[in-house]
Amino acid sequence: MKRLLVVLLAFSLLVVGKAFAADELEPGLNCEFFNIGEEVGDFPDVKDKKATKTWVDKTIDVDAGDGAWPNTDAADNFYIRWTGVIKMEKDGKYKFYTESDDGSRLFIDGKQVVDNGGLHAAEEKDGEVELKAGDHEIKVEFFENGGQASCKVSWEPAGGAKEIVPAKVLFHKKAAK
Ligand SMILES: [Ca+2]
Ligand SMILES: [Ca+2]
Repeated sequence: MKRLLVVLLAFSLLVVGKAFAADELEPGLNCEFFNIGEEVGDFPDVKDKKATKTWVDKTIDVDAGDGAWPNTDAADNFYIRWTGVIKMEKDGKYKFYTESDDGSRLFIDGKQVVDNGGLHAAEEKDGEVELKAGDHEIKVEFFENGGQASCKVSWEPAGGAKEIVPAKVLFHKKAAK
């Protein structure tokens, strides 16, 4: 009997814990901005670096031109990482696009879907992925070396039209207070 109670308690904690975790999602993607301060020719290794600044973006749809990136005073030599959860309404094939100056790449559930790396002017690349309905991890990386800077992330859901990935499907885990 005691053992059954322990099992029941553990099970209910698990269920409550899961429901709680789901409640902790907030709108928008977590954005980590790294001011690299020198030439950035490829995705930099920021493993041991702390983000210069962080904020939340509802969508990824920025054209900064020659000016400073929004929320910063940096026009060149930086790297940005967006992370969070993307909620799929139904099973199907999803096509993702990144259009960026300079390089960018997009991962879903840790798997690279779009490879748009390298130094270049605004250029669009795409990739397709088969996904189940529900929550999936999304990560977008972007770096700017010099000149103009932009980064836009779009999708084309099965049977839908191409559009900027809308705010209503993008979330991030609430930071622990
Ligand atoms: Ca620039
Ligand atoms: Ca550039």
